[in-house]
Amino acid sequence: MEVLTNTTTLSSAELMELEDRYNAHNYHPIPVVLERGRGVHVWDVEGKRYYDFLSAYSAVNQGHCHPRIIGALTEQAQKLTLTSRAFYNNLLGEYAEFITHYFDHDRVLPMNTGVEGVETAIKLARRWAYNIKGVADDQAKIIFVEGNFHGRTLGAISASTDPDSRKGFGPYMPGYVVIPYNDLTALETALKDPSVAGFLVEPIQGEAGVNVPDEDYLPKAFEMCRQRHVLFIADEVQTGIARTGKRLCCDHYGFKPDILILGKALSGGVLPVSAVLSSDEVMLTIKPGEHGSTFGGNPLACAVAMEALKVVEEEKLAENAEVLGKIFRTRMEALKNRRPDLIQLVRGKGLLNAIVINDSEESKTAWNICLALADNGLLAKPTHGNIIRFAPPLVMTREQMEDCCGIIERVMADWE
Ligand code: IF1
Repeated sequence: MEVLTNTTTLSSAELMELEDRYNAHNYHPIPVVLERGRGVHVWDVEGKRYYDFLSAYSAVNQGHCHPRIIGALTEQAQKLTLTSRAFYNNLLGEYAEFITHYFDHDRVLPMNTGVEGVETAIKLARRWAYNIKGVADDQAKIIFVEGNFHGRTLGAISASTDPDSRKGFGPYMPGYVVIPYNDLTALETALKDPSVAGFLVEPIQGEAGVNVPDEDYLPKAFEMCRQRHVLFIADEVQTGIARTGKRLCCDHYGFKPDILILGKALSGGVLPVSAVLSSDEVMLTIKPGEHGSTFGGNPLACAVAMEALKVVEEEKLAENAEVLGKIFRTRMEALKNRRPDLIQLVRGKGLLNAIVINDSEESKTAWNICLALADNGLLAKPTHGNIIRFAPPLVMTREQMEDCCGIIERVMADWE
């Protein structure tokens, strides 16, 4: 058993105070101060070990500090970390070939954060609409769905229907149409507008509380977009890279999105790496000097991302997520039947799951349950009000999953 020596001298309380004093108050974290991570576990500064059931919002699908990914990081970090795109580097071509074959697209545009991927996809769709579809300049529309979460930039929150993400940051981006989620009639109506460039959607809505649409929603939406010459843009920043039990969430529904947005676990949570993948027709509408970023496609990110994707394949993380997700939902459904007063719903796909607590949005029940879970060595956090998301690293073993279900059952079975 590895004994972890704590290097930090300050206590959790002192460190929380320090952050509270000098950091912006743009989050309200669960009161745990983490210092180490390995695999499915994290340790706080007092050395207490937890199962991580958030995975940094699905960024550490491969587990914390995966040795192969850390190895790729440290090896490349000794050679070359950043050239900018003013010059070529020896890894971007290899990475571009690797990732486009991995996800079966013609080309990749490398960025850093998930929201930069979303912004890039919106720019590509608009440019494609003007150059290929023939939409009048500055008239292109993008369709979004209610309950979306695509990031925190003004371009992303302009689509948001969540007051916490949106209010007090206006004015907002024009050319956005927001329709009800999981509603094909609403999409059909919105697609009648010939100036629509794209339909941007999360295959499963993560932040909204792991909303899984009807089985036919996504494939029919894809077909409707095709018929209307509109790009189907999949935001798989959270659902991608094996999280839902397949390489991509769209793979469950048998279609390939016209534009694919990836982030988070693309680097195994080691540094920000995102990517937009699409066809030659879409991608080549952007000419040299018309889009980019300082760190986009840097050799360190390329080395890390290739290793992170190889780990997903070679360790069969999608298959593992599929199997363990079924175990989790079966156990939680049984818990719901024991406590229908407390648990309203269990839902998810693969290892992206949520429990909806039978209480008001404003109640503190979900929060207090997460505090109790933390006391029992399992970290999770509510999304909206009364919904607790459960998303462990995909490297979890069956035995660990059974152990974690036991923790959740013990905390919730007798919850008063
Ligand atoms: C926060 C939420 C999750 C995403 C999807 C794009 C992005 C995200 C589907 C942007 C990012 C993160 C952001 C983080 C918390 C987390 C989150 F709660 F905010 F909504 F996961 F559900 N598309 N999600 O989920 O990627 O720019 O952050 O790399 O902002 O609080 P990013």
